[in-house]
Amino acid sequence: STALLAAAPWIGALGRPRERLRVGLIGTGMRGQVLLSELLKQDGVDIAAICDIERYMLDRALAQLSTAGRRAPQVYTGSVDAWRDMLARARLDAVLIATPWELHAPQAIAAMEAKVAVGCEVVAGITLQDHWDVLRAQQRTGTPYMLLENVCYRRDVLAVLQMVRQGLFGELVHVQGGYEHDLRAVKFNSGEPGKPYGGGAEFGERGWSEAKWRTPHSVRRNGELYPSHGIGPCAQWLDIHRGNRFTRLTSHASQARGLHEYVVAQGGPDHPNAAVEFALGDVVTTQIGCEQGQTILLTHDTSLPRPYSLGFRVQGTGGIWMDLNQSIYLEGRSPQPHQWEPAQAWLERHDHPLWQRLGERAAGGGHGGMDFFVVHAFVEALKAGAPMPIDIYDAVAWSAITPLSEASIADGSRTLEFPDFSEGAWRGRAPVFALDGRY
Ligand code: A2G
Repeated sequence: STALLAAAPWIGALGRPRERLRVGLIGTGMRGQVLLSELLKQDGVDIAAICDIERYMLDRALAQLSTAGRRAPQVYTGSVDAWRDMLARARLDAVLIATPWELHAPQAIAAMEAKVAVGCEVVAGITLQDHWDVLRAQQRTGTPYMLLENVCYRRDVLAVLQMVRQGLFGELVHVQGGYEHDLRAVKFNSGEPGKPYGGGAEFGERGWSEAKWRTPHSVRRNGELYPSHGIGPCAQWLDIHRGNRFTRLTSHASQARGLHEYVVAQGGPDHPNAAVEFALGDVVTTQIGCEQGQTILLTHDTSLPRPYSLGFRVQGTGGIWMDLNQSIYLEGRSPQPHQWEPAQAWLERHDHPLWQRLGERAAGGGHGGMDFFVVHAFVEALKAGAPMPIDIYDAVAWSAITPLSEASIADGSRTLEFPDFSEGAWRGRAPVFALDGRY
């Protein structure tokens, strides 16, 4: 065991609780800046280094740090490989990755190889092979990896998890979630630095911020492109990889109209982007079966006019909750048979200990406070030497829904077997996510 410790210093460090962490950030764009503001609220975190290729975004991040009275971090920039120098030289304990999706897998793998713990923004990889590669790197190196899926920490989502764990819904039978968010003004802008949302029909090389890198996925790919906000909570409710697992997947895509119509409305019918054919169907629905019998319905809906919703529904032998109508029905407990009851009182009564303890500290943070909790969980679990609350198996299975749904749609909505990334370990693993008020 001495030889093992010498070969992998991290393993020694892992078991030993630590007071402080040297943290780096790759990607100081819109999301990276939110993560930075959440990191600044945590105890025992030194922001040691930041990395980006966009000077505009780096300067905003540096301004955040100096406004907070923090020491200037090392800055890595100037080449698309600058993050490699950062991992080699900055002596980091952990890194947060908030870069375009295709960079997540290579950056996470390199960080794990360098024994730098990874907190990765949602989407673990692009292809199915990427997901296996990230998993194998984690298993090979033993370096902690957490997917930073913030919605798992949403206040209602956690209260419902408490209720599920207490059996108030009976045995779960069916859950729903999704990403139903009109992203048209995220996917197109004028390309002018500092103006990320709307005001134009540009994307790709001529776009700025997300319009630069996110929109090309809608040109090339047809599938459930953004599964984790919807599937994360569903997977926690269903104990996926903790006695349960995904078994089969089928996806359907509607026709693609919304993005083209938006380009024409913004730029006119003669705008060059009016000739672009978008592959992504406007509404993509994905059904997933589970080992313990439950079904999951995921909806991806980002190209049409609509108010934001993640469309959660939790249904069991004892009742049902939905977020959209903010209502619940629990047989024998709700006042009127067959009548919805407002969910609020139930959610308050089952408020998660994390929110009770830290809700005030989280207030004002990203996405109504849940961004505080996801960063807090990563930092505190790492400092305690505890397992990552959203681990590598969760990360790759949730994220692999994208390439699987693309493959299903490309083959006439064929039903596919879901790979068991845990290779059977799902049977014996006990839940670790949000068990108490610690992280
Ligand atoms: O829209 C929301 O904030 C999403 N998060 C985020 O993931 C990203 O897609 C963003 C668009 O810029 C949630 O919905 C929680």
